[in-house]
Amino acid sequence: MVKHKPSAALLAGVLLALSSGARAQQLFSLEDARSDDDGGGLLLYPNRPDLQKGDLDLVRVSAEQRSDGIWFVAEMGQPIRSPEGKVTEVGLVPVDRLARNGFYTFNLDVYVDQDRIAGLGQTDAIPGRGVTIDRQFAWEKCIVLTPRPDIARTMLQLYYDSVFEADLRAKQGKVSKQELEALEKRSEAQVDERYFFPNKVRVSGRRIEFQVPGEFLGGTPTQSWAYTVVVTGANLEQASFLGKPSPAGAAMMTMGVGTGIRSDLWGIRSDTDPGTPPVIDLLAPDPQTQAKVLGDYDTVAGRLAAVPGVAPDGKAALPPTGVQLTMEQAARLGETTPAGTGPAATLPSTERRAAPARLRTLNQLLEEGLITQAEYDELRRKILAEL
Ligand SMILES: [Ca+2]
Ligand SMILES: [Ca+2]
Repeated sequence: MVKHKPSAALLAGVLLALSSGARAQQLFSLEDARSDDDGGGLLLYPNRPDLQKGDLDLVRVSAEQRSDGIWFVAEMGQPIRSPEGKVTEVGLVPVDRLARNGFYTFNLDVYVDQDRIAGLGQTDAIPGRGVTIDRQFAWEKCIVLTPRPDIARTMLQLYYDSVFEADLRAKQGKVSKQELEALEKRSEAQVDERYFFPNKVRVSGRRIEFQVPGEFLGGTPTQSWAYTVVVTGANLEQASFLGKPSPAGAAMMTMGVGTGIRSDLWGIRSDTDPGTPPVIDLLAPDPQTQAKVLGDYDTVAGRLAAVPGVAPDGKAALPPTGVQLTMEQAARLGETTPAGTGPAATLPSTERRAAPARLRTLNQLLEEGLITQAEYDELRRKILAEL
């Protein structure tokens, strides 16, 4: 027998693989069915050349620990569309001025359940997504990959301002200026603690990678956390819906649903229920789950479709009665909102809200070129009108 000496090139290759293996450690990888980018079988792609079947088909979600931090990776069914060279329909603004991270057609939310205790955590999805998260996967952290992260973050803060304000007003019949300012601080803190809007994003073919700080997650993603992943179409020109989710789900730049084939909405047939959630794809544990989940809602009772997550270790959540809860967990369990009644299901009041800090944020967004002058004017007018 002749023993082959490994060539220098092969050795170099092995060493490279080893060293890059040391640099990037896969934390988990989850696959979704292909060609199921049709909601629960009910949504049709709009009639426009830059949104075609397969574009928003989620195929895989994974995360890696790299030398420069934690990176999540989503793989789609088709190459991700670049905003370069596109202009908005209204005002003909270059799309890559608004969407600066190399993509513009979709939002991808990752809701992370870290404790895996049923009902412990949040069940509300981002407003406008038209779904909730299954309470077996109640989440602690939410990553919102969206083409306009800064304006989305502001929208979410304004949304929570109005939710908190409506709560307080309902409780005591009036809200003082000081209370409004305190509310604003509270919603800002809540958004910071629970939500992350990636701004370090790389697009390459069908893959999109986004960095998520370990400090935000409070640790490194593990096989025992569960991940609920929801894909929606992005409507970049929705800033005028700021903080006001409409019943059609037009909020947080989520593309809505409408009868027939349209250019800016997911289409449904005339015999399809108009309450169909605007979710085009989700990470499902098996091919049957998606249609079942997205069809299970009740618009009269206000019950939204509850999307489950997937745990890489395949384990089910523990019932809160079966585990020793920490004081912090016991306190959180008490404040968890039942599915369908959380902020996502509530339409906030459009009454007076704290304005100065929000106006400052708006000015900043305009200065940085993250919103257009027209959007700025519209938003400013709205905020001032509500004083
Ligand atoms: Ca899919
Ligand atoms: Ca949880």
